[in-house]
Amino acid sequence: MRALISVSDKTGIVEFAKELVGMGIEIISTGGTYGKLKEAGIAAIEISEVTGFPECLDGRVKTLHPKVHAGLLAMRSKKEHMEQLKELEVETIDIVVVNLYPFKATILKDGVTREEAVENIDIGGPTMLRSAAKNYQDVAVVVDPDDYTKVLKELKGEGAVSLDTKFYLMQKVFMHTSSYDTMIADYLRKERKDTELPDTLTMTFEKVQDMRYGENPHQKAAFYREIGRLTGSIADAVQLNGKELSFNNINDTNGALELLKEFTEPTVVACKHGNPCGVGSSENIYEAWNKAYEADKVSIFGGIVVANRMVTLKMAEDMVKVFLEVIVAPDYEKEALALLQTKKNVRVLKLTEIEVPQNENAYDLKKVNGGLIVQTIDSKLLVEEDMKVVTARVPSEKEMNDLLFAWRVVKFVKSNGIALAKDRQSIGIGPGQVNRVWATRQSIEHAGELIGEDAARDAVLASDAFFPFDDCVEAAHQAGITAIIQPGGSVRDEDSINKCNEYGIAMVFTGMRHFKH
Ligand code: 93A
Repeated sequence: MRALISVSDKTGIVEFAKELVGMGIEIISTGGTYGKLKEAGIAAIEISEVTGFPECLDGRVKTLHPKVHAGLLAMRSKKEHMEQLKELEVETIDIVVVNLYPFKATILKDGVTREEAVENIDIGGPTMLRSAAKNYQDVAVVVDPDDYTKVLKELKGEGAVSLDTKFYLMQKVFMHTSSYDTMIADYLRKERKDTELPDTLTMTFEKVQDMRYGENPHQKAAFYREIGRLTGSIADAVQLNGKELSFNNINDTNGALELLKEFTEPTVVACKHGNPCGVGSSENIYEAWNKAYEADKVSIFGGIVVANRMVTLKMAEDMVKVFLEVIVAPDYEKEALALLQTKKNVRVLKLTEIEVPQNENAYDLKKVNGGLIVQTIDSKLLVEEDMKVVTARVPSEKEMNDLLFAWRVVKFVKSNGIALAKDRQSIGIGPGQVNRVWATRQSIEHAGELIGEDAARDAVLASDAFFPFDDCVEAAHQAGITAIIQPGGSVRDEDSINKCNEYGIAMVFTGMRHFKH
């Protein structure tokens, strides 16, 4: 028997090869691998001896040769194949051990150049893997060092690798080479900054962890992270305390982080079931936390809290009094962390690059039965200059600041969504209603019930999409709201504008909506 070994990840290769040689298997090897085996005193034949052709072009051509591929692809059961091999003086290769140039590790390196990435596209390796895997009945092909033990065990026990195992190894190869190529394609798409949605959508994900269950206990679930993503996502957070994250934790935390990324000033977002329940911004993070907490002391129970500044001891002292599922921050004061760690169930995560915005070229994917709907992410956010005042009264500076704050918040509220804010604090949120006036009423009720009677007085209101009727303005006025921000664009805009003018409410149009279904 002959085994061809050509590996970039040389983990365990010396021990594996030693065992093969011990069983009388002849080893053929490429440059670096050959050197490593030789150093360990393992007898091997250089690939050039087999091909009769030197490794050349800086190693770009090592194993790409018919002597290798005919030796791999010949069907041992086919007389004609075996006769042809004889004629062509080709010997069979029965075991292939190959793992590929580290493309993934290369593109994840800081400051990697395109040339460096391209040079790490393995050509000969996948070709051998595919040849060997296609001929799986006759060739055992090992792409994963974790499989060395399994293969050795069978070789030692049965003198051969079973068909069942060879089929398993084949399947693993195609899974590996397809994700390897996908990774390359995805990298190149990002390099071209291509925002077109391609005819075939390919992305690569790797499993971070299995989860105990999905959205509900009877659903299986796992967390996969996108290869080649930007940093600053939940997939990059380091867990410092608590049980492992659940499916709902990851989903909710992701939503909270998306919202947090809209803010540069010290901000805290509390989130529940994918919707913000309290958001606060201030000059200092404790104030921001306090605002987020005070915005809704009920819903935060069992919720997610994300902060864009270091969690202080004072904050942690408050936090341990509330039952929180997850806390994420760029860092924690030493004493703050120690205190949070006394609560075994609170998942405490550190996300250093919490402020890194989402990649503008990223896709937003939604699985539907039978397919996927794909869009670019909603990365647009309005600036003050884009706002159009449509009422007789112009918002005061304070109102304008709060309108911008509320608009940021409502962007991440499920539609139909309404957010009320005052002094850079969300004071009422109406998420996911099937009509807009219910969302408006709910946000007002939230303010009254959770903050205090009349809490909505002098607050501002943001609506994620336009008002189809003037009923929302009516409800806002009755609650004492003084300024409104909404996209505009309804055929009945005039009705809402007239109603605002009648009540002295200032209203601005954004010309951009933020549906979130
Ligand atoms: O540059 S290649 O695409 N050309 C080849 O002919 C070839 N054959 C094997 N890369 C090739 N390989 C790869 O070299 C293997 O997939 C493996 O990752 C690596 C091992 O090289 P070395 O033994 O020199 O360290």
